[in-house]
Amino acid sequence: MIKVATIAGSDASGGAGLEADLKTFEEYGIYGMTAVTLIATMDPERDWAHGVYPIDEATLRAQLETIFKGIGVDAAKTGMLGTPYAVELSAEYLTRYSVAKYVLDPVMVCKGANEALNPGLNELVATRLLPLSLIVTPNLFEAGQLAGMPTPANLDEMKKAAKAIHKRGAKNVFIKGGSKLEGQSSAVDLFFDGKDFNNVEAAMVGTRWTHGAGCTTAAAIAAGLARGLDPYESVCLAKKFITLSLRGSFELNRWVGPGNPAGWRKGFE
Ligand code: PXL
Repeated sequence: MIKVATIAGSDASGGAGLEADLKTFEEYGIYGMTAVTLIATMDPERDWAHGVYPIDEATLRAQLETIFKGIGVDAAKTGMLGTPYAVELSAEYLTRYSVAKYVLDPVMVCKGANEALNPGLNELVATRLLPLSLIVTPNLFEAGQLAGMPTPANLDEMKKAAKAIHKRGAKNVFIKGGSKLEGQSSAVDLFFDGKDFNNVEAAMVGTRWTHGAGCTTAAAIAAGLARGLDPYESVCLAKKFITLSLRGSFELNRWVGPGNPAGWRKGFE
């Protein structure tokens, strides 16, 4: 059995975080394991304001021992880490257990919020985890933060950011422009392996229900790597996966709606 671990937050609403990761691993036919870093909640009495409840360090370490020492993984991803010790512990276990197929999703914001939640923590993620990552999967905002430049708005700026992020140690950089990019009629992402740039494109999906899209994409990439695809192949398949997931997206309530990782199986073409 192919085994993948996600070190990530739990999203009580079920659409993002480790819930999205597990659903995605299942669709790829692989076995998923979770080290929970925090629990994210949303308050219906306060316009869906997010609450974040970190899991303490000893409990996180015990989960990592279970997974990495007790079982072993073919690939791993990290999502929302939330605390400096979650970053340090991730680095420690990925290094100690020589996890080569590691996907870093540098989650800095939940959808809608356009400011870094915690600049100091984001910098720690960059210095400790970028050098360990086989692929890093920033959105435009996160790419700007990791590159130390303004948020890229077009493909040229994305290329500049990708180069800067590669210099910081990521072996491959996948910047998700998607529907947010200036002057594009399709959803365009950029893949950079340190030598060549490749646009990864799909038709735009017209939905506002995109909760969990970033988590799902990074989980799909990790699953592809675990199944033996190379980084570029993993990214291309993940792009198809997220496009079909978004075609099957739906409303949960007036604030939020997730993609549907079962999209490619259910034929939301
Ligand atoms: O989509 C970013 C994200 C990641 N991880 C968790 C989340 C969210 C957004 O809500 O709750 C746990």
